[in-house]
Amino acid sequence: MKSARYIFSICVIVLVAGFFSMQVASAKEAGNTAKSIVCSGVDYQSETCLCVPEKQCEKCTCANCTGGSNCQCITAIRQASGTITGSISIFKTKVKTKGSKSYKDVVVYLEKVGNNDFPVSIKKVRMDQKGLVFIPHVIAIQKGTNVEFLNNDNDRHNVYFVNDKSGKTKDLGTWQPGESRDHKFEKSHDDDHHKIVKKAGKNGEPDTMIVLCKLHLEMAAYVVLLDNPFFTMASIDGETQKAQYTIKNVPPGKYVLKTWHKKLKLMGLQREVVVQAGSKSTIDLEITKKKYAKKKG
Ligand SMILES: [Cu+2]
Repeated sequence: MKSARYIFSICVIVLVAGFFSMQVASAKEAGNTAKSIVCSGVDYQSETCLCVPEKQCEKCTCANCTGGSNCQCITAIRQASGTITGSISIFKTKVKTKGSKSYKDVVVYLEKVGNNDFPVSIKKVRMDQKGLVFIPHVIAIQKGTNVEFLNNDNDRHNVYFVNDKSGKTKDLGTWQPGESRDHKFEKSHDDDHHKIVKKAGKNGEPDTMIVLCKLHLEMAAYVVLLDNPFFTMASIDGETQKAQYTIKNVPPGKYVLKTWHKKLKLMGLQREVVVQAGSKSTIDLEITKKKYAKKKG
């Protein structure tokens, strides 16, 4: 009897030990998967791997990087993440969607994903100057992104920025037709602004640079600076006054979703969203005038 009990105890110990070693192994595997899906060469929203094919991108930390649109890093990122999608409608107002300074652009973004420690895509972002207009009128970028400012006009142009919240300015200079200047919207530069912004009590909105030209005062555009690559730009249709948005390849988790628009605010100012791997979370949004937005809808 005693020996039977002894054998039973041994069996229980072996089973428990086996279970724990399996847990440790699967945790290690999960850790490895999480590590292998971070790739600075991947543009999370356009789903392109910008690493050079045949040769592993220098910045790429994904072990399976093959470059191009069928890159195994992208497949791994897709499998381990979810999608946030939905409609955007406008409450109790209308916006002008035509013309060079229209109100059609809405930026939808996640405020914080993990520690917002995602490498910046090496994809080139451009803002053109043509016919005395900045094109596009609004761009949203991850902090650290390099933007090329082109002059495609027959006239000289200048580019300077005003931080929407702090009022701090930066002049990039004036250049000739056919020329361009690159500007990297640095993280550290914006952290300085955060301090000023916190003081002013205007925190909670993304840093936005108003882009202006000293030679043509009617020219204006916006650069919305975000902390991670999980954002998208939606365009409001003039007739329906509605838009659709999709944020792809979001790691599983619970997040705060926000919007940026030149005039309108998200109803309730923010929304909570839960993302699961391999699934779609549908969150329909309403944007409206500031006075209605604060009342939760
Ligand atoms: Cu100009």
